[in-house]
Amino acid sequence: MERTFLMIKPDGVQRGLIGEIVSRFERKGLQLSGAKFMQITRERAEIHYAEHKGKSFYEPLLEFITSGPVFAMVWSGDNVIALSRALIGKTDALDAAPGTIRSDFAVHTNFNLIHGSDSAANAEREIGIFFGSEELVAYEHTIQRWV
Ligand code: RTP
Ligand code: MG
Repeated sequence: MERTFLMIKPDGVQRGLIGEIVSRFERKGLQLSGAKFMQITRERAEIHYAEHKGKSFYEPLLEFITSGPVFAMVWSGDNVIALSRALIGKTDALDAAPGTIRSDFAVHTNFNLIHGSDSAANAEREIGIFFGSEELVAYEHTIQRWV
């Protein structure tokens, strides 16, 4: 089974969309392995977004992601990385397919509600940035028999 790191960004929290977004992953049949409501420090944001350092949107992105609390999560399941990215939709809300989170709720690329890891290597790296192993829960998920 694969793991991914998902994070509802400050806009999703402020707009009251935590429940709506979490429920989409639950209904898909994915398994929640960990979650926490937290304020990201500038230092943690720099590590998380290191690959974007130097890009035009890097500074505004750091400012945005540290502007208020986020809801950080680890989800597990077969192909959870690709499936999550599919539920989230393309980066720019204009390109996101109807029915995706970003198409349904986002207007602007800079405020696109949720982060999802884009590869297995990045998922493991990002989980390590935000969670200690003692914060993740392994358990039998009965729905996995059906999906
Ligand atoms: P994320 O990492 O947040 O899941 O989003 P993503 O993979 O779809 O997009 P990525 O290329 O990793 O970019 C990270 C975040 O930076 C902001 N961004 N702004 N103005 C721009 O051209 C631009 N490009 C990226 C977005 O908030 C994006 O989610
Ligand atoms: Mg990304």
